[in-house]
Amino acid sequence: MTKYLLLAATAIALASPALAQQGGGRMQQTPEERAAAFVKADANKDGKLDKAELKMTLPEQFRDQVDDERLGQMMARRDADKDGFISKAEYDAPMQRPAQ
Ligand SMILES: [Ca+2]
Repeated sequence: MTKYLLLAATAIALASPALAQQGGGRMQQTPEERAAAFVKADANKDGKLDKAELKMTLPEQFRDQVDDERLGQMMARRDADKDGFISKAEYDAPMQRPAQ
C-alpha cells in the first residue's frame, strides 16, 4: 500500500513541476539537470563526489544549513558500496531510506 502512495505522490510531483518548484523549490530535477549538477559538483573531475562535492549538489539555500553530520548521513545514504565517494550511478540511484 505504501508503495502505491509513494508512486501516486511521485506521479503528482512529476505531473506538476511548476507546483514542485514553488515554496522554496523542492528538488524535482529532470535527469538532465541532475546530470549537469553532478558534473558541476565534481570539482576535480574524477567522476565521483566526495563530501564537499556532494554538498555542492544541494540547492544553495540548503548548503549553509547542512552541517558535517547531516552531510555524512546523506553521503551514507547514497554511498551504496561504502567507498566514501558518490559515483554517478550512486548519485542517479533512487534515494534509499536510512537503515534502522
Ligand atoms: Ca570528484
